[in-house]
Amino acid sequence: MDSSTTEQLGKEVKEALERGDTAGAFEKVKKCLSDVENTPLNVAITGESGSGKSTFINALRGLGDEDEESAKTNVVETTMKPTPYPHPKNKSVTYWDLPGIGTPNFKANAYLDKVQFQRYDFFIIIASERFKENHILLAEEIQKMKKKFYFVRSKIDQDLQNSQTRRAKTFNEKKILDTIRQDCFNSLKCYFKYITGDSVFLVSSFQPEKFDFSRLLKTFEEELQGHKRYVYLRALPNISSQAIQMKKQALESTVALVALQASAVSIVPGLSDVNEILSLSYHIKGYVESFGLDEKSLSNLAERSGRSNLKHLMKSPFVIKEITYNLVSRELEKRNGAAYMIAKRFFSWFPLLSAVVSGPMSATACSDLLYSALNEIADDAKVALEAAFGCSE
Ligand SMILES: Nc1nc2c(ncn2[C@@H]2O[C@H](COP(=O)(O)OP(=O)(O)OP(=O)(O)O)[C@@H](O)[C@H]2O)c(=O)[nH]1
Ligand SMILES: [Mg+2]
Repeated sequence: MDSSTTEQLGKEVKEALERGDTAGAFEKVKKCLSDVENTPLNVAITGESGSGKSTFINALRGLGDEDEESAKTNVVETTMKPTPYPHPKNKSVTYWDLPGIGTPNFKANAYLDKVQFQRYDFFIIIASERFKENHILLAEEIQKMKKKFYFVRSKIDQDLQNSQTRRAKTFNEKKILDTIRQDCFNSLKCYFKYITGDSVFLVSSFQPEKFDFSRLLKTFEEELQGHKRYVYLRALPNISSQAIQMKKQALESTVALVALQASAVSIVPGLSDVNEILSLSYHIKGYVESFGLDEKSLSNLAERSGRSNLKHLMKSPFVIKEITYNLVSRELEKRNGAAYMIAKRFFSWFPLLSAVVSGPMSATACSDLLYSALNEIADDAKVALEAAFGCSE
C-alpha cells in the first residue's frame, strides 16, 4: 500500500474521530483495506502455439502442471477466446492465456480487438525460439495502444540441455545464455528504439528459480503503481529470497489496517458476533498460504526438489501447527513489543484510533502479532526455498 493512500485515509479517519464518529472511522479503514485487496490486475500472455504460454502461467501462479487448478499444457489451443487463470490464492490477479499468434495471415490490430486488449494491464510476449515478424507486429500494435509489453524467451533449460548433449566438452552456460540474449536483441533492436539486451528475459518455467525469472518479476514490480503493485506483490511466486522479501514488505504495509479491522469488531455495532481471534487466524493463515508453507504447497515443493520433507526445518508455530483459535490466543498473549513502533512510524493516526478500541485485546497487540507472524513466516519461506533449491538469491 502506498503512502498517498495512507495519508488520505489518515486524514479521513482523523476527521471522523473529531466528529466523534468512531464506527465511521473504522468503516473507512475497512473499506480502504477491501479496495486495496480487491484491485484487479490482469496480465495477458501471448505468443505462438507451443511456445510455453500455459506452462509459464502455471509458474507465475506457483503451480506445477499436475496441480488441480493449473492451466492445461501440451494441448493445442484452437480457441480464439482468451482463457482467464486467476491466481489460486489472490483472486484479484488474473493471468490470461491468449490465443496463439502463429497463423500466416496474422493481423495484430484485429487480434488485439478480438482479445479485448483494453482489459489488460500489460502483455507478456513469449517465444521459444527467435522473435519473429508476428511478435514484432503485435508489440508495435500494443505500443500504439499505449500499453506495456515484455519479451520473454522461454524453455532456456532445454537450450542448455541440448547444447550440453551435443557439445559436452565445450559447454559453457554463460556463453550460451549470452548468445541467446544477443540473438533475441538483434531480432528486435531495429524495431524498438529503447530496447537493450536486458529487455529480453530468458526463463525456464520448469526452473523459475533460475535465469531471468526473478528479474522479470522485479521489473513488473518497478513499473506497477499503487494498489495494483500491492496485489501483484501479494501474488508473487516464492521463487527467490528477493521475491519473498518483496511480498513480505507488501503485506507489512497493510498490517496496521488488518489489526484495526480485527480489533474494531468490539466497538462497531452489528459486528459484535465476529470474533477478533478468528479474524487474526484468517489473516495469518493467508500469510502461510501466500508464502507457500501450507501443508500441500510445502509437500509439493519437497517433491519438486527431490527432498523427502521440508516441514522439520520450519520454526514458526503458525507453520508447524494447525492455526486454531487456541494457538492464536496463546501467541497473542506471548508477544508484544517493537512491532508497534513500526505501525506508529508509518501511521501517525494509528495510535489515536487504536486507543478507542476497548475489546478484549487492543489493535496494538493485534499488529504486534501480525508483524511478528509475518516476519517468521517469511523467514521460514526463505529456509524452505534454500533447502529446496540451494539458490535462494
Ligand atoms: N523444457 C521446457 N519445456 C517447456 C517449458 N515451457 C513449456 N515447455 C513444454 O513445451 C510444451 C508446450 O507448452 P505449453 O505451455 O502447453 O505451450 P502453449 O504455448 O500454452 O501451447 P498452446 O496452448 O498450444 O498454444 C509442453 O510440452 C511443455 O512441457 C520450459 O520452460 N522448459
Ligand atoms: Mg496453452
